[in-house]
Amino acid sequence: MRREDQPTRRRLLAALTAGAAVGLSGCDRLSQSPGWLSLLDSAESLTRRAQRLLIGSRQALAPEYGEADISKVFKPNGSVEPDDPDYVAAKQENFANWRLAVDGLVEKPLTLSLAELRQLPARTQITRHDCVEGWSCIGKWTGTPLKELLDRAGLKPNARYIVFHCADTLEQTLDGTGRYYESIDLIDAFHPQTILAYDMNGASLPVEHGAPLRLRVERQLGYKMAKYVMRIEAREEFASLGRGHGGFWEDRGYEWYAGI
Ligand SMILES: Nc1nc2c(c(=O)[nH]1)N[C@H]1C(S)=C(S)[C@@H](COP(=O)(O)O)O[C@H]1N2
Ligand SMILES: [Mo]
Repeated sequence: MRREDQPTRRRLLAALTAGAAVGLSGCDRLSQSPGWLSLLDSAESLTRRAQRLLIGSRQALAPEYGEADISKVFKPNGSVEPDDPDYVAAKQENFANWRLAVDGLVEKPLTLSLAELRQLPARTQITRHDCVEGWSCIGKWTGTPLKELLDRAGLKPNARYIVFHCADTLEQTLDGTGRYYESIDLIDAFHPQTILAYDMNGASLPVEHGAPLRLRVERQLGYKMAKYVMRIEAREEFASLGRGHGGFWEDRGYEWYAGI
């Protein structure tokens, strides 16, 4: 990188360090010069404004709709009836003994039954689901904000990603990487519309849509919305998971960040 190309802030820092090298008195004189101060100030506020814009846009809410907008038929996609033995057994018991695990880089790992999840604060949202294949459907989702779970489990400082491990094997592969999984960063994890939904359109989540629990991460495309979630894991990286790209479809070439 040519020196001229360096971001203003770094150049200012370099100048400041050079100033410090000539001694405290020089540095003092420099920092007292009004021109220098306002220059430093405007660079700082520029960086801050750019950061706020970036983070602000990630925190914006996805549009929400009214009851009348709910699609009469919501297209199921991908796995619709997992035949993995653990899942079949849990379904046969109507998920009475099913437990969600929250573990990994957390202070206090959790296991929660559906009844326990339903006792936690809930959020209902009517949103549009956009599949990368080009179709959209509007549905009403009720569930536990992921934030409620993460606050209770307590993230360790090195946690950077939240991974959702699913019950279904979408592709039979020799290396065993056909299990569906997904991952999101902490901005999406704490987004108010990021919920673990147990109800759809006012009834228990149907099997084809991910019973008993599926992720809704409304600022991203459909494939991020893991169905049949069994385990939520906080991690520092995802390179050592699956084929290393952070999700079943990401491992097959899709973008990790699928923002809409
Ligand atoms: N566990 C799991 N989650 C999944 C899938 C899947 O096959 N398995 N398909 C994804 C895709 S591509 C889409 S579009 C949505 C479909 O959700 P729906 O079946 O409720 O329409 O789920 C996503 N989550
Ligand atoms: Mo999809």
